[in-house]
Amino acid sequence: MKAEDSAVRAVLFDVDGTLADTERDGHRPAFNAAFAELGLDWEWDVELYGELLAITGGKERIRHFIENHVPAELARSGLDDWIARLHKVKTRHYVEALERGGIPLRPGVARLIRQLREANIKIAIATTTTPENVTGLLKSTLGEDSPGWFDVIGAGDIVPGKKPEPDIYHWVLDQLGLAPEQCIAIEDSENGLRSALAAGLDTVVTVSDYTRLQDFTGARAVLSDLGEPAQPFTVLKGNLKDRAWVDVEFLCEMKIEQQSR
Ligand code: XBP
Ligand code: MG
Repeated sequence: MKAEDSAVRAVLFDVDGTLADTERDGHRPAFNAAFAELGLDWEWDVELYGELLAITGGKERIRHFIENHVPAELARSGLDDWIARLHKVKTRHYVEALERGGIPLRPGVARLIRQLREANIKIAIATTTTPENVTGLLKSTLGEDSPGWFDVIGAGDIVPGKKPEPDIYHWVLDQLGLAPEQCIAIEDSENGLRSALAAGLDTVVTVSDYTRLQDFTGARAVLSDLGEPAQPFTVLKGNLKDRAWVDVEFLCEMKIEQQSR
């Protein structure tokens, strides 16, 4: 089949929580390492970090933490620049952890990416995280040349509004030159789902430990993960007949079914 005939022309992947479980044991320790390096006695434990995840974007998350937990710090002169510096230190710690090979891809991710490429279906990234973090994760898991496999990588501060705003998805669709009706998004969080839906994208959610109990109203399907033939997914929401893993056929069928409604 030619790529132009496919019901799905591109799949747009979120990164954190979707490609890999990066938050608890990747970003969180990197924030803590940055705090320690700058002599701050802040410590984001697993539970607090789960609450802070309501705010997407590392710099935005630090500001929210200051406002709500250490408001005296608001008086710091040049606060925005200082947060940006602190966040750069965090990014360095995070990328170093990736280089040590600390964070594997979630089940089915590498397989689906390979199958999409074989089917000439475009692949893209739409994330709020920093660009270096995306390339670091891709290189450490899929190989040095893997960032080049993606037709578009939309990351970080290139758009004004982070998820749940739809800006990053609008930007990626624009770069792809495709309409949302031709694409599918894969997300792990309510903020991510809201962002993708607001951009008009059919969205599959693969939950992570932090997001399992969130509201996924509007998702085409909610799954434990993308699944593998030897490790089927669990369906949390959606009528998926006999499916056990997400592949090209699964995504195209889902799209055709949606279009025929
Ligand atoms: C990811 C985020 C990011 C990461 C940290 O959300 O919110 O802020 O937690 O990355 P999503 P940075 O999965 O919806 O893209 O510190 O680089 O922002
Ligand atoms: Mg996510």
